[in-house]
Amino acid sequence: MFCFQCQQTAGNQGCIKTGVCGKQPSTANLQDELVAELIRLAQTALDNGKMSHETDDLLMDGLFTTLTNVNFSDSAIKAFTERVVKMREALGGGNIPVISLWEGDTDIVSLRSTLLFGLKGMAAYAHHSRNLGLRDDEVSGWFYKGLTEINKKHTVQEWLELIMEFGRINFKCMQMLDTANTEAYGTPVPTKVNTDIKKGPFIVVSGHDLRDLAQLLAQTEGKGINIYTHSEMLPAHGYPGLKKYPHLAGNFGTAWQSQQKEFEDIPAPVLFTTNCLMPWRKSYKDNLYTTSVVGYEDIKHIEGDEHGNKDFTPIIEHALRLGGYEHDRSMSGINGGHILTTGFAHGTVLANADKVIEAVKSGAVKHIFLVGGCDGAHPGRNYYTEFVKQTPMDSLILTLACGKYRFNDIDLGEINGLPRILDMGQCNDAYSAIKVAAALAEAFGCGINELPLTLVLSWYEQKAVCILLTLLSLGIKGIYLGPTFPAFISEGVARVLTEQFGLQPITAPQQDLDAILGRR
Ligand code: FS2
Ligand code: SF4
Repeated sequence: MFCFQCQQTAGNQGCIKTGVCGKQPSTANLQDELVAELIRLAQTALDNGKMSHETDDLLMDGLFTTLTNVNFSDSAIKAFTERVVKMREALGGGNIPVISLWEGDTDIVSLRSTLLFGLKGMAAYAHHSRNLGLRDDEVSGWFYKGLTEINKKHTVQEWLELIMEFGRINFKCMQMLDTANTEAYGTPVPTKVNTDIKKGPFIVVSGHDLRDLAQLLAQTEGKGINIYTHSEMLPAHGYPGLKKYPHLAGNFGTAWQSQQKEFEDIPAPVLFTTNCLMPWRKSYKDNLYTTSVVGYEDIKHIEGDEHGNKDFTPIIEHALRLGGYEHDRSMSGINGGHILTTGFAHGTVLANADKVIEAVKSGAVKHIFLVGGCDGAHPGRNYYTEFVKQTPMDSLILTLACGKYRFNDIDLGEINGLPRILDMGQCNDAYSAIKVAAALAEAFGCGINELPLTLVLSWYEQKAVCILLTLLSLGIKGIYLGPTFPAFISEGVARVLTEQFGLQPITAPQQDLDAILGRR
């Protein structure tokens, strides 16, 4: 096996014996085979003019299946690959030769991998959007283009152009998902979220898919079961169409990498709608459920019908059987038993744009930081907690994705009635951050790079890759990236990214803050 697609890759070089994430060599090899088959299908459909919703879905769901912490099940990956092969054969495609993905000139492997990993990230967003009924021909079309270009030879300059084009398409994809989410469930509003667990039956929902959560909420109404979000599902509480359910009771635990500890002996089922799933521990294995592209050998899976409607009866009955905690339970051992606040997506922040602009003009806000991205187990991720703690009182912190669990329980106070930490949502809500930055730039009559705004990002998996490429394609400069630079970015490519975009690795919180605020 060879895999270096995520931040925790072995030695920051590559997993070759087994994945640090728990991925076995057989699974890694099957995922590579699936990617090769997706390339063949994309080429066949393009050559024969046979693109359809069915082939779009195979490409996006296939890519999503291979994303980090999504699917560890060899049998599920094999079954998916067989569907892809069948479709290609039905479209009259042969066994098109596919390039060896991880071999060749270092910079070329790096650029090819960057595009492939970005495509995997965009596949996740296109998948969620489609689940809510929104597709876009240009976005779908780029899966065919991207996959076939990966299989071709390009100069460094051509690769860079492809990657920037991809970044712009992914912006469109994130915009589409934002529309899909808000059309289905309304514009998020600031919402306080409880982190203690009430007595009685409950279900924990993890991952990013709002429609799965919505279906489960509807099916558990009036049944005496509480629903708790986990990890990246936390921002769901801000959506009017979801928060209307009184039994959407709170948030369980923290970010994904703590699940093996936090789910220990949990008296409730846990549903994984997407990443990040980790190898189970015995004490809660039987309580786990997966759905959609998520999979793990021997873990119960809920399949939807062709319209994505799902029957969650097995989970509901399981929750009633387990009964939950006997008494209300303070989770202070897990996350301090704090109230968390979410729901500051672009709709709310821009509704308060006057306040923000006034605060910047009057000097009450001197700097805005976007500290967001993925969480993970790497010890260096403490940087983000320390960074946020050390930001000056006259700064605002926009945040998004699961990396916020590093600091979303810290009370940083308010400026002019606005909390200093504003949770914009999941990783895909990076779109919200871009919208806000663009609106501020317009209000101040300058470019985004001239704003008193700095992006300090944490990355882990491939959705972070597509977001980073979008930010770069929009010309956003001076982004700080950590906790480590991606292993798949070669020295040569890193040099280009630093020279052209000022992309820089994080150093130490104080040192970076001093540099950003011009204090040295
Ligand atoms: Fe977090 Fe994991 Fe959101 Fe990533 S829950 S690292 O996949 O997508 O951010
Ligand atoms: Fe290693 Fe990450 Fe690949 Fe897992 S996904 S095998 S940890 S590089």
